[in-house]
Amino acid sequence: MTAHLKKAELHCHIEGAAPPALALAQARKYNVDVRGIIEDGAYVWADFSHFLTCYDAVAELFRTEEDYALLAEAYLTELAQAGTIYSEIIVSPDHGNTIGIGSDAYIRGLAAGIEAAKAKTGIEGRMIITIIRHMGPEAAEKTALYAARREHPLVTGFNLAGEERMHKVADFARAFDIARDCGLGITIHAGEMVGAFSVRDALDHVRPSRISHGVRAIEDADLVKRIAAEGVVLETCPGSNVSLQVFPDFAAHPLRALYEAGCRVTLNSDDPPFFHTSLKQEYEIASQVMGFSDDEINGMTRTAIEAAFVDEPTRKRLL
Ligand code: ES4
Ligand code: ZN
Repeated sequence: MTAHLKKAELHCHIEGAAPPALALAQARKYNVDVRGIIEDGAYVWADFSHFLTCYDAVAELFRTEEDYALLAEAYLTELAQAGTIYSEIIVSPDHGNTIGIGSDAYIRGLAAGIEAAKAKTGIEGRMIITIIRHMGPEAAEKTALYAARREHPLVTGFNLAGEERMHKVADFARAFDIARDCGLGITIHAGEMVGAFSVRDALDHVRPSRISHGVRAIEDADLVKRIAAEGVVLETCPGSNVSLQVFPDFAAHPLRALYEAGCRVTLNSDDPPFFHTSLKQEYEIASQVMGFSDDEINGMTRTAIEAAFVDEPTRKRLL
């Protein structure tokens, strides 16, 4: 049982955390037909690219600063009730532009939700601005310049998400340079939908302190050694991986092998209701299905806090 354990997560896309019931309420509010996206109270998608389309459709149900505040508050409050003390949510200012409120209002709304959840439960939250791979390097550099203005203190990190099969990591090196130069923490999606080479590319071109997923590094023993030696932290999301059929089941998931090889690993939910999971469930799977002891799981939580994009006094308080 992991219900009593303290938890932390570094990798959750905020629109992907919207409970289907909340998305349905939003659809009713804005009179949007979501049949084909939400069926029988669950999100419907067939494969990764279809999931990305479905994700964008759900994101478009959140249209005002208040909608985003509600979303962040609802998600973080639920996390806190499961014993979570820290969460980094991945946010995409591009969604703010799509719905017409702009990046600042989008971030302000989410920040209000983070603050409200903290006031109610004590949970600490931060935001990671992500660029979207399939939107291309030019859009990415624009978003990086926006992030580099450091307008909101709760935005502390920078990520690259989206369709891993499009473009090369090197195409986004400039965007990452902009983000790194202004002091944002750096992480990047790699080694999820494509193989170990993408993790190697990410390390070589982006020099991240963390990798979002990174689990397919397991395909290359030298790369696993390098990850362990360099102390790069892996934000693993086993439930997401199994749901997207990156691995057929939890028994085939490489979390245990990466851990045994000395890699620093953490537990994360990714897009929880889309992948029929939650942070609570990821902890439970690590314990009950993958056989990690409470001490080992507490070590992963500690790793998450050590790798969190927070100032040192906050980290000290959380540890
Ligand atoms: C993602 Cl762009 C995006 N949104 C949500 N989840 C993701 N996983 C990978 N890319
Ligand atoms: Zn992700």
